[in-house]
Amino acid sequence: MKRLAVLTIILLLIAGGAYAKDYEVKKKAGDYDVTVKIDKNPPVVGNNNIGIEIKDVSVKYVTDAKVMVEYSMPAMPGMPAMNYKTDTELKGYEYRGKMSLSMSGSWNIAVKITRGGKTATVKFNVDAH
Ligand SMILES: [Cu+2]
Repeated sequence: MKRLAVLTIILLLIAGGAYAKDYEVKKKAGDYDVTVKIDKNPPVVGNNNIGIEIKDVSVKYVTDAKVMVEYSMPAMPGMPAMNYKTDTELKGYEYRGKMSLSMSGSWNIAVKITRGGKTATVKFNVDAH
């Protein structure tokens, strides 16, 4: 019985690890529910793939938006402010792009969703390692 409990815990840990792999942020932006996933958790110095899913008020996936990702680090001693942006490409229901984070530390990320002449923005912070 005890052995079974231990085995169950190990299996749960493995399953949990597999599902909690991506770095994930869920936020509202205007009328949209936005889920942002980064394939490195924590995000790393170097290339990180970012995926964005957007649902509208009727809980349908939005596939006709233009989605841009801006990522920046404010100036710090010995380093000027760094600002980058990248386009995304729609694959299925997910807008995909690549962020190249050039140094470790805190990055500001802004996902800009433009549709019908309006732009909604999701902002969050990641700590790159
Ligand atoms: Cu820096």
